[in-house]
Amino acid sequence: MHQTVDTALGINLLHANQHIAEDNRDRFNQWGVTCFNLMSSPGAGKTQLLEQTLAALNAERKMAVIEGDMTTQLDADRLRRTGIPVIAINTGRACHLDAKMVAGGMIQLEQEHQPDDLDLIFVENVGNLVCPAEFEVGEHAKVALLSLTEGEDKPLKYPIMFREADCLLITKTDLAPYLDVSIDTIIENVRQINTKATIIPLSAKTGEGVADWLQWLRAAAKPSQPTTAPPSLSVV
Ligand SMILES: Nc1nc2c(ncn2[C@@H]2O[C@H](COP(=O)(O)OP(=O)(O)O)[C@@H](O)[C@H]2O)c(=O)[nH]1
Ligand SMILES: [Mg+2]
Repeated sequence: MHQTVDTALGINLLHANQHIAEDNRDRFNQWGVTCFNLMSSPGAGKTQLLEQTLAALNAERKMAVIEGDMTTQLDADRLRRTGIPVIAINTGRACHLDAKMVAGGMIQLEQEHQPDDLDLIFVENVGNLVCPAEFEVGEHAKVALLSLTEGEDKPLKYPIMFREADCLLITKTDLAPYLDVSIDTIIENVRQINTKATIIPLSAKTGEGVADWLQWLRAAAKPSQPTTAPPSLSVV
């Protein structure tokens, strides 16, 4: 017998989260920032891809990261080495970032940095294929990563994550020769539940596909803010 569980408590929790997420999105919009929420199982390659992304876009966009981890500053420290501002949030026992936690990170950004000057904010969510997909944080786009080692069936087994994604990155394609996994089958499975998401196979190790990801990001982001004030109108 198939059974799904939806409790009233869970639904209220999600509604409350949604309100805060909408406030966060309003504030991102006031700052002129586009926010991307990166989600995946632990180890799919979020931090490694972010390291490369921050390095590749550093000359053209002003960026910051809100880094979610249950414990430790390990990923935050890795990303700080790029010179980009990183706000670290430890979620403790929670298996995802929620909108309230991200709102706290945004206050810290305002206190310590100049978010008005930023173009892009990346949220690295807690490694988990279930909960992060249910809790919006105010992002403009959801990016899901699925590594080849996780297997072809995961989009069908964890449909919420893959249904919600605006962009799906199939990561670690360099490992394909060593695995009995078909990228085409993963794509077919994703397409059963999400016909619209952009799907990009890539390898952060070899760089294959990374240019496609950067191109998607540029297209999904708001136009870059001018670095100098626009010329004042001359009165004739
Ligand atoms: N072979 C291979 N390994 C990768 C790739 N991307 C990440 N990794 C490795 O996968 C592990 C987890 O990566 P990490 O970025 O920490 O994943 P996260 O938990 O999603 O942030 C690390 O050992 C990385 O070196 C890739 O494209 N190819
Ligand atoms: Mg990480």
